[in-house]
This record gives sequence, C-alpha cells and structure tokens, in this order.
Amino acid sequence: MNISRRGFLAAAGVAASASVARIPIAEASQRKILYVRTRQIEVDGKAVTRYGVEQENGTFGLFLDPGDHFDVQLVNELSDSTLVHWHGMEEPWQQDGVPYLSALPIAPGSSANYNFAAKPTGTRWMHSHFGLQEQNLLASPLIIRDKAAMQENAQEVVLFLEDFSWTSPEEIFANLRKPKPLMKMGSKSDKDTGPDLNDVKFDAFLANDRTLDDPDVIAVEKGGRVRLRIINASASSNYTIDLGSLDGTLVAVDGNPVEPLIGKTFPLAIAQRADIMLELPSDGSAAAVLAHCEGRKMRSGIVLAPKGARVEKISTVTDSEGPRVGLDQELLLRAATPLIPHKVQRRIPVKLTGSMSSYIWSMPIEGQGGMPAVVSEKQRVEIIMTNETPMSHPMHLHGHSFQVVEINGKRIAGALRDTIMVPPKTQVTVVLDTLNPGLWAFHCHNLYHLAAGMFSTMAYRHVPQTT
Ligand SMILES: [Cu+2]
Repeated sequence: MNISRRGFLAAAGVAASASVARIPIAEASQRKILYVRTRQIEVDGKAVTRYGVEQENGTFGLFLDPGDHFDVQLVNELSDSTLVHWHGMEEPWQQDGVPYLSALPIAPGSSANYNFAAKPTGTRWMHSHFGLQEQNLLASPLIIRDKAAMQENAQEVVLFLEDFSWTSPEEIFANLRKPKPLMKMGSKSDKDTGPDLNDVKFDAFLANDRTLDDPDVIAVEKGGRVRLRIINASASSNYTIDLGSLDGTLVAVDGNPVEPLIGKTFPLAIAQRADIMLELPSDGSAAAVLAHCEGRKMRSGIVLAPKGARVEKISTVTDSEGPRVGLDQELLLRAATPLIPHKVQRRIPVKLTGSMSSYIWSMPIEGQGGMPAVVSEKQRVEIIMTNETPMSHPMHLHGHSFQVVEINGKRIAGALRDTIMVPPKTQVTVVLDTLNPGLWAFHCHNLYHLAAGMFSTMAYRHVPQTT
C-alpha cells in the first residue's frame, strides 16, 4: 500500500482552490529536494518494489505555484545510476536530464542541482531517461500552476497513468528483440498491412498507482467543478479516457491551453497530457474517470466521490478492446494562443522507420546522415514526420513546444504540444521557433522503440547580438 502517494494526490486536489495564498513567498523560493528511491506498491493483491520520485514528506512529484522557480536538488538513493527528464519544460539544455547528452547520469548516493524559470506553466511530468527505468515507474507529476487555472475555482485532481508488468523491462526488451521468422502463421511481418497496436502485453494498468480492483477514490464536492490533470506516464500504452455519461471540456493538451472541446471520450497517447474540466453530478453520485487501453480489454481509472456517495465496483476487464488511438480529435484542436504567423525558414523531413521482425527502429533525418538536425537560432522550423511503419509513434521534442499544422495534407492551426502521435502510414507536420539554444533530444516516446534506436537530436547555438 502506498498511502502517502494516494493521500497526496487527493490532498493536492482538495487544497487547490484555496492555494493562491497557501505558500508564503519566502518559502516558495526555497529549494525543494526530490529523492529518487524505491517504494512498495500493491498490484493484484501482491506487494512489489518499484522506483519513484518523491519529496521528503512523501509527496510524489512536484507542484509549483505561479512565480515559483524550479529550484531542485535531485538525490539518487538507488543502487543504480539515474537521470530525470523534466518533460515539457523549456529549461536550459544542460538541465534537461538526458544521460550523456545534457549531463552525466547521477551516480548512486549522489545528487544534482537544477535551477531555472518554471516555464511553461501547465501539466508537465518527470521521468527517468536512463535505460529502461521508466518502465519501473520512475516517473511523477510535475505541475506548474498558472493564475487562470487557480482562479477558476475548480478542484485539481491528478490522474497518473502507468503500465505495469511482472516481467522486468530488460526481459521485455530482450523478448521483443528476439529474431522472428518473417512469414510465420499469425505473426506480423514487415510487409503486414494491419497496424500493430501493442508490443507488450502488460499485466496491469495503474491509475495513481492502483488498479480498478482497489481504485484511488478521491473526495470531491457534490456538484463541484474539477480540473482533471491526466498524465499518460506509460512506457508503451495509449489510452482512451472515458468519462461515462459525463461531458468533459478539454482545455489543455500537453499543458498548453486549447480552445475548449466538449466530449465524453478523449484519446491520450504515450507521454501526452490532457486537462479536462468536469462538472460533477448534482445528485451527489460518484463519477468514474476511466482509461481504456488501446487494443486491450483492460482499463484503469479513479473514482470521484462526494461524501456519502456509493462507490460501486468497476471491472478492470471490459467486453471490447480499447479503440485505436488516432488523430480524429487532433484535427479538431486549436491552440488558444497559436504561433505568430511567419514563413518557414528551415524544413526538417524525418522518416519514422523500422523493422518489426528484428525490432530495430530509427528516425533518419533527411540530409543529416545520422548527425543532429542542425538549425539556427530564432528561426521558424518545420518538422515533417512520415511514419512508414505499421505502429504508431508518439514523437517528443525536448525543450520546446511545437504547433501541429498539418495532418495527411490537411492544414490546421492545431494544438501546441511537446508530444504528437504519428499513426501508421501518416504524415504529421509541426512548426516551432528556435528560442532555446542547445542540444536537444528528439525521439519516439514508446520506451522500447526509443531503446531500439528511434532517437535523434536537434542542435543550435546561441548567437550573441551584434550592434
Ligand atoms: Cu515509436
């Protein structure tokens, strides 16, 4: 049982609406210490040891208020090296947490310091970028609250999604990489036309560290308003968020505001986040927020329960497989604050490619021959990603937000994101401004695709102004 994390996620929600004056300024500017350590959770009635990032008081992850600085000492209490990436932040590149690229890993018993402006605001997260540690749940929420979100008088509820296996990530990866015969009956070959939804058959899906058999039940006000901050921290699973009979209003994706979009279901690819506003039932009944795994009959979720509400048992297994996570909703999204119109000064075509039979993935950048995509500072850059494989790839660029502007030839003034899923046989174009010089990771966020080579970099220097 992990009381501290569960209790914390609920408490964060309850306190949110009154939190504008909660932390005195002197205290807010103090350095926070985050510990990377092991912890015990319970899955299907069995205790299991996994990793985590927590504060001294057991608070999982980090919640910053407007004006707070990201001032963190990260202490590695593991017996293994580690390094943590602040996913979605626009930090100086040396503090980005990619081993051997932005910094050396932190040795066991050592620590590293981070200090930068906490921007952009919104629902971010943190996770190990070292080896396969992310699959061992080395991830936590990283929320940078903004004034508008705090003034909307809604309770803040974090829903943190993770995929879980009893098999070690090293063994999962070794199994994926075992040579497969090309044309075995029932197997997928390189020439297979149908898409592959899941590489890994996970044993459980966790929401706030718990399965639906014993879900996180969060105390809410009858008829109250809730801001769900949903984080897909899974290593290799996409979901459809299902609000049941309730309507939700999607107000931000990857932490960045979008024009409100009302719905009952919302796709959420690996590493993406969704902020959804919910009005709770006026009759005081409980409401479940579920995450149905793509291509699987399994789901996870949490329950929002006003005082006295009956909390009914929700089955982990459903009758049907979770729907394919595509880009239908992406086409409808509009950034609340789009990039200022500007002509594209640099085009970067990227092929998402690989071989299922040998489980080798890559993302060659046209004309770069394996070198980083070298760009210039203060340019409008367009990245055109073409997926030639039968699997989808959630593509993540570090240190920047990009705007989705084209999907299979259809132009949109789409969402600002840091992670965009590119489905099989699909082309997605994004644009960004190069305002954060450095050496940046650009990769598929499916942990096993990343480990099998689907990784590249983008680099540019700061050029001092001459007058
Ligand atoms: Cu991938």
